[in-house]
Amino acid sequence: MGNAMSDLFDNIVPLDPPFERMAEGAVLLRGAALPFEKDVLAALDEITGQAPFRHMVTPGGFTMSVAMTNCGTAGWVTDRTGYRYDRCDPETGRPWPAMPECFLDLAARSASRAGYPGFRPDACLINRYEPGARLSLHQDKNELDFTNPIVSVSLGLPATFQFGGLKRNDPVKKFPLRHGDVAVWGGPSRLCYHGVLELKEGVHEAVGRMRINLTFRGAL
Ligand code: MD3
Ligand code: FE
Repeated sequence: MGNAMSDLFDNIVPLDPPFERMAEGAVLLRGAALPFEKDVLAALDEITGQAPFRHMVTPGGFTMSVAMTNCGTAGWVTDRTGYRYDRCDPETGRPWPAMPECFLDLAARSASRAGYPGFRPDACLINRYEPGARLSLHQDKNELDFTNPIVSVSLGLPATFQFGGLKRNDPVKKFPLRHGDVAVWGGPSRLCYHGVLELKEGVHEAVGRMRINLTFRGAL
């Protein structure tokens, strides 16, 4: 939940434009990943060569339309037995690829600019949306320590992000997320419901016919 001081200052400390506050504790840093674009895309190719994207199965038996992989000390996985963080890729039995320096750098700098200094993620979940893929409303609560924020980086085709409240039926706000946008979710927004609407058809000049989202987490 953050501490009393940061909760208090959340609403007061000004942000440099073009940065926006989406909710208490949630900051949208438009274009903040653009200076890292080349390095991040090269690192992604390296990671997905070692740990390819795959469509995981939910505990309820549904195959996800979003394809996923991970890098870092731990990776988020789902199968018929449940959701968890695992140090190894269940497809290969090997540890996930290491978190590249440029990922750590982008995540830590973004968190810091959003008011969460000292964030050092140990997990990065990498989501790939092809046209038609979507992620239904959910909370991220498999991480051990909710005082860490989550940093999310959008690459490729634009998507509509849905952001609700602490209860599934709370009203949702919609935000367009575009190539290079970074969002940081901490404090009172850390456990809010969120999701991504069905990706529209299109081709991005640098990324192709897909959207990639990186989410940096303190999982362990
Ligand atoms: C708000 N990913 O991987 S990123 C996920 O675009 C996930 O692929 C979406 O939700 C995507 O779990 C959304 C934005 C995001 C990530 C985590 C959050 C927003 C969040 C955690 C709490 C509140
Ligand atoms: Fe999520």
